[in-house]
Amino acid sequence: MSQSRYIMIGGFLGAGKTTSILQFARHLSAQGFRVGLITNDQGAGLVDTAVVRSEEFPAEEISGGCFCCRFNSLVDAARQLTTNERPDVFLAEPVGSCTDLVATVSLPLQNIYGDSFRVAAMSVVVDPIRALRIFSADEGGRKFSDNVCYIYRKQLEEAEMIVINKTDLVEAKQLERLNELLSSQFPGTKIFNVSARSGVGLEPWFNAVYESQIASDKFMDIDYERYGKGESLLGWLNGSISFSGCKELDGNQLLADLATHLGRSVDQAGAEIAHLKMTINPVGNLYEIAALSLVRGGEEAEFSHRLSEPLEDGEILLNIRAESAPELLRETAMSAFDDVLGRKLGLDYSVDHLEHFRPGQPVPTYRITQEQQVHLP
Ligand SMILES: Nc1nc2c(ncn2[C@@H]2O[C@H](COP(=O)(O)OP(=O)(O)OP(=O)(O)O)[C@@H](O)[C@H]2O)c(=O)[nH]1
Ligand SMILES: [Mg+2]
Repeated sequence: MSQSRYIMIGGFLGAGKTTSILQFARHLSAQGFRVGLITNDQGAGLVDTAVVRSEEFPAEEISGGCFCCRFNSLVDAARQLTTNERPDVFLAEPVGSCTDLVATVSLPLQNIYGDSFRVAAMSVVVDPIRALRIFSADEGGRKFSDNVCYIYRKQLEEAEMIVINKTDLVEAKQLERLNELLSSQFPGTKIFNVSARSGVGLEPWFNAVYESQIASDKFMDIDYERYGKGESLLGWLNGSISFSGCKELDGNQLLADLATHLGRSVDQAGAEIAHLKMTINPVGNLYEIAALSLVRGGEEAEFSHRLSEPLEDGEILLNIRAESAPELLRETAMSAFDDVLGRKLGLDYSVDHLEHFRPGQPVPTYRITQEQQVHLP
């Protein structure tokens, strides 16, 4: 079997991983490469999978646990894509609250399945506003608890490439400051400045990743107890709702109204949003889609995709990740559906799926330590 490239793009919740992966997939496809995308979440009903499939890229979803804890499912997903699409390049997006992915995913994949995969260096995408809030005390804005910030720092520590994304959102001076901060905290790590949305700066990063191979001599110490505590401070909600029997409904407006309601309620409850994202599409049509995101409290949600036609029926996917009790997210979601879909729009909707939980303690299938790596033949 020929070797496919396996490229994993990590980074905290809402940093721009999916946006970057889609750009990478378009970039590779334009050069004639076949790509396969792998999405991942602790729960089912993923906005990311809906978004990447809407662009007609072959995608496999690993739900019910992160890559490191479901390593064998990751390999199965890659094989599944290989059977149908034979990708030259796999682009994989780990869950945004995961770290230690080099030791638990990249190196095991390289060591066990090195004949099938050439594993690229790990890139970690960064939202500059979030990073400035986490790395400097004077930027204002609500921050996450220490153990959540621990995960954030560990993600950057294991990166071989740090990608400061959304450079369109910050002034040159702030960007310079963040570059200085990150290069002093993570000396030797290559830093790229990009805007995944506009495409600025992406090509040098994509070329560097494509040519790279995971370093097999870079190991990170990590305290799994702190990592687990950080994960357990987060609340997760995945839901899907459907409705029918309406006339000329503006699906974009519906999504914006729901996001405003949800964002305000989570904010008022004093919880910090990491990423609230939603999609809407006509029932059974996965290619016509609107998608929006809210990546911190106190801001307006932003669309990445819009519907061009009004709806007669629809399916909505909602994913919220926040530092919050999951029960609060559930109550917030139910009351937003009630107020916006029921009272405001008079829709007869049904909640087809709703799960809320805290991510569990990570228990990786494999973890390659320096000691083990040294003794490999
Ligand atoms: N302004 C701006 N927004 C961006 C850029 N890249 C991504 N975004 C937006 O940031 C939000 C989050 O992007 P995603 O790509 O979904 O982030 P993610 O890291 O995959 O998020 P999770 O999968 O939830 O962890 C979306 O609204 C994107 O449109 C950028 O370069 N500039
Ligand atoms: Mg994503």
